[in-house]
Amino acid sequence: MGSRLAKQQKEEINKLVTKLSLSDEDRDYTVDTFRKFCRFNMKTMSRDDFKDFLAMMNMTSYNELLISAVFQVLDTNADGELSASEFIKYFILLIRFPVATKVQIVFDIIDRDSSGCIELAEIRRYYHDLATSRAYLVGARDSRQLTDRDIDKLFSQIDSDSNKKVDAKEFEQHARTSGPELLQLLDAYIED
Ligand SMILES: [Ca+2]
Ligand SMILES: [Ca+2]
Repeated sequence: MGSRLAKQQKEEINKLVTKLSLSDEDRDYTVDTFRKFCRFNMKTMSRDDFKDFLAMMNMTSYNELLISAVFQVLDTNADGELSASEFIKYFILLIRFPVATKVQIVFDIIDRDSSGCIELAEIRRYYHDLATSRAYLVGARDSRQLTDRDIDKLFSQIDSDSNKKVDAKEFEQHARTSGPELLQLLDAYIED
């Protein structure tokens, strides 16, 4: 690994650790898991690496379509690879971790351009990518295709001050009052 890249990756991880207030143990555990699955180039995770990771997590219901959809949703800088922080966010969603942290993570993932707000196009994209591919593997109960109108309605529910942007506060409020549906699209593990 080139030292410049190593440095860049370290900074990215440190930023995430600070933002999510991860303990040293959490940091080491998640970074170690990331490194373990970076088989091809040792610094980013390819789709194949990611597939191996899902198998390790026993996520056997994931078909190729859903694997691609989740990978694309997580690859927020769209470079075709998962960086350490892109991967770690998802890993945290799957393991035992405070729900508040998971809400923060999903907000960040949906806010793809890191503007600090979720715009309508971002939530449409998130829903389309995940709900559409999911329809192929779940039963009829959940396979209803969401229309743009449904998503727009959801957006205005979350956007409580109606300024056409969802900020972190509105998003948290929605998750608290309406349940973790948006988190579950990424299979976030929620304790009872
Ligand atoms: Ca990426
Ligand atoms: Ca945004």
